[in-house]
Amino acid sequence: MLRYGMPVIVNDRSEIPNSEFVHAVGVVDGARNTSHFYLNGKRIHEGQDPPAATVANGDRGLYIGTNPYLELPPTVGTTDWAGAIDELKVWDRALRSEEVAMLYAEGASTSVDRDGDGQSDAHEEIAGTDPVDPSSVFWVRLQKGDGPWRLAWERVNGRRYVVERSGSLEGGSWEIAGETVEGVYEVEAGIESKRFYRVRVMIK
Ligand SMILES: [Ca+2]
Ligand SMILES: [Ca+2]
Repeated sequence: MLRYGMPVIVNDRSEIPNSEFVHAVGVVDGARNTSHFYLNGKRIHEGQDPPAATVANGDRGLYIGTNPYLELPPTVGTTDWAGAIDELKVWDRALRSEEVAMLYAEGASTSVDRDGDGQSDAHEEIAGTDPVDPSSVFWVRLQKGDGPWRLAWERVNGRRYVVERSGSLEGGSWEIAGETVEGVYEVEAGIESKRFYRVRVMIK
């Protein structure tokens, strides 16, 4: 069982977004007397608190997501983490920053967006766009020529596109309007009220 000898606290006040997983890593380096905190692969805190930080066999348990040694007044709340914890890992050595960045890139590829075009590397892989070229991105345009309104996008070989529509954007109100392997979809005529569309890219 993991134990720690003296309290090692790695704090940071960054805001954690609701309803999405973040990749958080705390590193305590006893040899260098440092502690680091990483969020989504980036080091956001570096400190020496306490200066003689050590993680060793001790008489207190190691806790993740709560601190039973800190008693808060009921009006303040609890130290329990209000959220889910997934894929917890513990190392017996201090990870280097490159290793933390690599772990994040490997495990959380749906949030890695190397070219900063707003679509993750993982989503670009599905869409067939280039994850290191910001000008290559899946983007649906609404066009009006002589004929009916149409949705248009750059098609990619090996992909099919499922067009869905909704009258209200309410949860679960999407229905499939059509499917194509081309880069265009003609919107049906005669819509009297609002209509929303979205296009799902599927690997054939
Ligand atoms: Ca991207
Ligand atoms: Ca891209």
